[in-house]
Amino acid sequence: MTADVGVVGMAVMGQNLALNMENKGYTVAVYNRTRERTEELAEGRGRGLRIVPTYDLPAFVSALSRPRRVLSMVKAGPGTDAVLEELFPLLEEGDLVMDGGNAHFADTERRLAQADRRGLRYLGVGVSGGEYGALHGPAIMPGGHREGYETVEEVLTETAAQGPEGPCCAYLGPGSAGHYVKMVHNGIEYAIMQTIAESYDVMKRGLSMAPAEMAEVFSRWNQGELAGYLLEITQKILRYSDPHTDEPLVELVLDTAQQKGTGKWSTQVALDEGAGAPTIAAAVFARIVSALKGERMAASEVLGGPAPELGADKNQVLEEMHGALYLTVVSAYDQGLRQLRQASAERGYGLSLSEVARVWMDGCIIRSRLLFPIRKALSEKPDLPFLFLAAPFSSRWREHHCALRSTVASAHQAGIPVPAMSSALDFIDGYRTGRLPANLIQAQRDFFGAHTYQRVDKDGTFHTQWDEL
Ligand code: NBP
Repeated sequence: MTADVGVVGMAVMGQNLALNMENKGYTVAVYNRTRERTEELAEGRGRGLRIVPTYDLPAFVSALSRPRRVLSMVKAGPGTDAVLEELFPLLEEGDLVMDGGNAHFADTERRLAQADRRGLRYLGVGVSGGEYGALHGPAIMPGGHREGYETVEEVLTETAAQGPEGPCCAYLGPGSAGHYVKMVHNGIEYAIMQTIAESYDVMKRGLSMAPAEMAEVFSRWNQGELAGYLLEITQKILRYSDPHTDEPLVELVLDTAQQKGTGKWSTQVALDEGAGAPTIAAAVFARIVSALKGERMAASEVLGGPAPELGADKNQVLEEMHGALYLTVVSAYDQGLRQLRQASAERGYGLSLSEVARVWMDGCIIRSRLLFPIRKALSEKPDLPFLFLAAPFSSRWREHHCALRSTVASAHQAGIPVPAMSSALDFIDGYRTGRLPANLIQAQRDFFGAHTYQRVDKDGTFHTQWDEL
């Protein structure tokens, strides 16, 4: 049997994507470094399907129709390099390699150049949706050689989630555009998760709510404008009882969040490129603080603070928290899109941000109803610099900014950290302030380092001996 497409890497993502493609009518050759994983698929879920198991890369390549189309779904970093090093020499000019792992975009640029030298086509493909999405339809974010995309467009768009405005897959741009967009997607994911976790913390410690009651609130919020995958899973998590103890399982989970690196990369790159992404950064730092469990436990015995009760009307706090969550989540999308806009200009990706919003509408972790008005705003004004300047977000800001202030202030008064919410508020307040105190910073820089400054009343560059007077 000649295969239409091949998948290397038979861990959970590779297996599920192979099965998903097979389900769309394609014959799929599969290969994994460790034989057992390939056997597991071929003799398990893949039995009787158009799955062609192979046990070395030359056999894998021979099983493919030409031009060959190969998707690598192996661990990002050295694992992917090891596979590509072995795979590239086996391929011929015009064949296509797609890396569906969470590669750093700089690695994608390097591999693309290697592929170019061999006359191969290469795509860096962001895939989001976890193992469920891989099987039932993920969001797919390809970037790289456009001609390569054209040879695989049908396979990818059929494999992707079928969203409300078309398949959640689109060619995003040249070079590392796909992996860059996926990196920022994950940054936004970090920020939304952190904001929801802060709401949970305020409900739990500030309002003494039980998980089942919180689940009701999140469930209600998930019926409205904020509806999305991360709210949906939150209310499910809060309802889940541990079969061994009958306790809400979430309360038995250790409070140290892990990170695989994409949120961190997103923040590092935002800093390198001077893009404003403070809420995404706050979410990364919050995970870092969470990892200091031992130190936190010790400090909790020593450093006092206020009792974490909010002592206010519960319904009012919840209503305000909903407004605060809304504005913070929109701010997280805005910061990610802002970073993409800047990267697109600097790196020549030519991204269409409304198309990015469309691809994120289904299949991925940050899918949410908010992406409808976000896409609309970006379609109507592709160079929109700030989401809150467009409908409906400008009126939502007017409606909810007091709620965000009040939520942040009450949480701070009660000693409950809300870094995502407060960073979003500070960012928006900074952005909407015509004159910031950076004039004093300029003066300080000029004072100690003769860095010079500009004036508001005349053109030119100035330096002053500030301590002469
Ligand atoms: P993992 O990220 O755990 O990677 C395991 C796979 O990489 C196995 O097939 C393993 O082969 C292979 N591999 C490694 Br490790 N080193 C290798 C090497 N030197 N040579 C050849 N193969 C090697 O699997 P995953 O969670 O399925 O994710 C696959 C990719 O998809 C990753 O890049 C991940 O970042 C990305 N991704 C994952 C998710 C998710 O929700 N899990 C979502 C989106 C994207 P072996 O069996 O021989 O050890």
